[in-house]
Formats: sequence, structure tokens, C-alpha cells
Amino acid sequence: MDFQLTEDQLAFQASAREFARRELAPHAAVWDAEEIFPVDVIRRAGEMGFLGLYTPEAHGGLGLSRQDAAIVFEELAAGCTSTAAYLTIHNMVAWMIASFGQPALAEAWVPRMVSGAVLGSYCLTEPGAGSDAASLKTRAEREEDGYRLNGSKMFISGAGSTDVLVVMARTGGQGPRGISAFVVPADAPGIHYGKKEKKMGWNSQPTRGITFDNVRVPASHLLGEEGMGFAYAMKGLDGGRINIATCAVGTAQAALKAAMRYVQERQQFGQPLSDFQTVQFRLADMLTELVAARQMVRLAAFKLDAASADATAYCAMAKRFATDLSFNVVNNALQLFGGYGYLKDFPLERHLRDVRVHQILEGTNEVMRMIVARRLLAD
Ligand code: FAD
Ligand code: 2MC
Repeated sequence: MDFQLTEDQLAFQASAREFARRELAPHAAVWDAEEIFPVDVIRRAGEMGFLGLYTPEAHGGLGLSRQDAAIVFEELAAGCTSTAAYLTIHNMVAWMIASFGQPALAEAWVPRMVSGAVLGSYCLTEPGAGSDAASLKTRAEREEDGYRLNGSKMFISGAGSTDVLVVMARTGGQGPRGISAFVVPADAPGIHYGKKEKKMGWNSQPTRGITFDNVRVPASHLLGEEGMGFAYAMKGLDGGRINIATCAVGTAQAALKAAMRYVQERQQFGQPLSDFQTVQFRLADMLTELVAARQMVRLAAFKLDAASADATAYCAMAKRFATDLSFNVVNNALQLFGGYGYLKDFPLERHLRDVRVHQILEGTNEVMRMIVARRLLAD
């Protein structure tokens, strides 16, 4: 067991940290306030390889491990949680098309996704199917040379500004085995986008509902086999959950760093706040929780890299644990700023708003407990 990062990992970490410092952190507050989806910066992330971190090299990606990717995403999230989180979704979509698409389909989309020429969205959730994703109702009816898609999706990250959608839709009967996954160009006739949702955080990326009204999808755009779409969606989310967790850790790290600086500068009762032992103890607990969360994420990534039988449960544990702990760390950092933590002049309230949703999306933390408990009781 070796807890040291390799030289390569240290190099990836350094380049991600520099990208976050230069390209993300200086703009994050404006992107949040003005709800700007920074497509140019996202494309520059593509030049760095950050849009295809764990996409196989054969498709133009870096082919890194999930551990490597977690290290990179953590650094990016310290610069802008919301933008880094979108990058993780794009990476998940590119990986799904590369992994399950026919070679020609993968060739048509994935290299352009890795470069940033084309951006992706992941479409599972529906108005009536959130946690119970296998109850989704969007239908893909078989036709002579393809499928006809009808239904609606809810809460789709990037929707309206992305170019390709991976859509889970029902080709068969009830339940998960009736679901297939499709690659759908985002401008296909019959696709309609809903209003841009007003959100508490994640404001540097749009979130919209999508309606599919008799959208024609060629048969070649089916991912893998019919009836396997739910399993593909879940495999994508195993990695996605590590990514969402590591972004929470990166945000917590940024908040802790800001709080550490602040308590050494801010004087009350004739001394810096950092001289009070309760403040020191709070910082010590924050760091301890942060390290525990990071290690849990890396353990889950290791399990996924090793294709362990219990990897899904570890990804769920890491997502639940790291997002809960990271939220607490950010909340404590805000508290240490006192009233200033509540002002938009400081980044703490944005960190808190951004990281809150990591306890909800890519499977709520209650669903994560469900996945862990099922595994525990099945063993
Ligand atoms: P519900 O499933 O209705 O849950 C409501 C509450 O009930 C939750 O607390 C939940 O944990 C709890 N609950 C539900 N079932 C149980 C149970 N059996 N036991 C105990 N408690 C339970 N989806 C996509 O497909 N693609 C995206 O790109 C995407 N991006 C998103 C971006 C944002 C900003 C948000 C907010 C959501 C996004 N989602 C996306 C959707 C997200 O994954 C869902 O919101 C999430 O899975 C929860 O579904 P729901 O909102 O319908 O809540
Ligand atoms: N890898 C591979 N296969 C998997 C899998 C995984 N991680 N998880 C489930 N499957 C398979 C499973 O083996 C089963 O196959 P089979 O029928 O051959 O036995 C099938 O999928 C059905 O699995 P379950 O029986 O576990 O399905 P169930 O409906 O009971 O519950 C649950 C699954 C609750 C875990 C799933 O619905 C879930 O994860 N819900 C949360 C939804 C979610 O995470 N949404 C995120 C949307 S994306 C987002 O928010 C973004 C921001 C991008």
C-alpha cells in the first residue's frame, strides 16, 4: 500500500492546479453571478486533456486511471466547483460513448469531445423518475432503420449549450432491463429545451429540461445492446460519483485554505482568531475530515480501476461520505469568516451553494446508502 502520489500524478496535479489558478479561480465569482457557461475556458481545458481524462487513448483521450482523474478534478474544483463538475459530466459522457458505442459511432463523436469541439450532456432523470431512475418513461420505438424518441428529461446539466446527448430511453418493458442508451445530436429535429433553471449554485452551467417529440435516431446511434442502457448508465455513474465526490473535496480544500488565512489575519479581543484554541480545534477537525474524505475517494477510485466486485458500493460510500464531510468543512469555513462569510465579497457562500448539490445529484446520499446497504446485506 502506497499513499504517495507518483511523479506522473504530481505532474497532473500541478498542471491542473495551475489551470485552476489561472483560468478558473479568477472568474468563478463572475460566472456564478452572471450565470456564464465558460465554453472558451472549457475548450482550453480540452487542450490540456481535461475533457478526456479517462477516455481511452485510442479515442484521443489521456487514458488515465480514475485515481489520476480524481486528483485532477479535485484541483480544478478548487478553482471553480461548478465548471469542474460540468467537466466531470462531459468526461463521463465521452467515456460512455467510447466504451459502449460501435467503433464508427465512437470515432464520430469521441475525438471531438476530447478536444472540446463538441460538448456532452447525460440524460437520465425525468420529471417522474429521479431516484427511481429505472422507472423512466421516455420511449424509443423501433422503426425500420432506427428509433423514434418521445418523452422528457429533467435537470439536464449543460442542456441547450451542449452538442451531443446520451439519452436513456425505454425500448422494452417495465424496469431496468427495458432501457437502452442512445447518442443523440443535441440539435436533432424534435428536440425542445426548457427554460434555464434558476439555481442555488452550479450557476456556471445551464440546467434545463428536454422534450423529445418524435426525434429520429439512427440504429447505429444505439450504445451497445438494447436493454443494457440502464447498466451502462450506472457504470458511467460509478465513475461520476467519484468525480462529484472529488469536486466536493476540492471545494472544501479551497474553503479551508481561505479560512486558514483569514483567522490568522482577523483580530478580535486583541489577538488573531487563530490564537483561540476553539478556532484551532475547528481547523484541526476540518483538515482531518478533509483528508478522510479524500482518502475515501481515492480508495473508491482504486477499486474502480481494479474492477473490484465491490467497486460500485465503494463509489457510493465515497460519494456519500466525501460530499457530506466536504459540505461540513465548507460550512465551518464560512462560520470562521463570521458575517463576512455570508457576503458575496468572499467566496465562502458560493462554495457552500455550489457544494450543497453534490449531496443530491448523481444519486442522492440516501440512494448512496441504499446501494451500500444492499451490498452489505447481500454479502
Ligand atoms: P427524488 O427522487 O424525488 O427524491 C426526493 C427525496 O426523497 C430525496 O431526499 C431522496 O433522497 C429521497 N428518497 C427517494 N427515494 C428514497 C428511498 N427509497 N428511501 C429514502 N429516501 C428516498 N440528472 C441527469 O440525468 N443528468 C444531469 O445532468 C443532471 N444534472 C443535475 C443538475 C442539478 C443542478 C440537479 C439539481 C440535478 C441534476 N440531475 C441530473 C438530477 C439529479 O440526479 C436528481 O435530482 C437526483 O437523482 C434526485 O432525483 P429527484 O430530484 O427526482 O428527487
Ligand atoms: N454497474 C453495472 N450494472 C449495474 C450497476 C452498476 N453500478 N448498478 C445496477 N446495475 C444493473 C444491475 O446489475 C441490474 O442488472 P440485472 O437486471 O442484470 O440484475 C440492473 O442494473 C438494475 O439494478 P437494480 O436492481 O439495482 O435497480 P433498481 O431500480 O433497484 O435501483 C438505483 C437502482 C436506485 C441504484 C438506481 O436507480 C440509482 O442509482 N438511482 C439514482 C439515480 C441517479 O443516480 N441519477 C443521477 C442522474 S445524473 C446526474 O445527476 C448528473 C449531475 C449528471
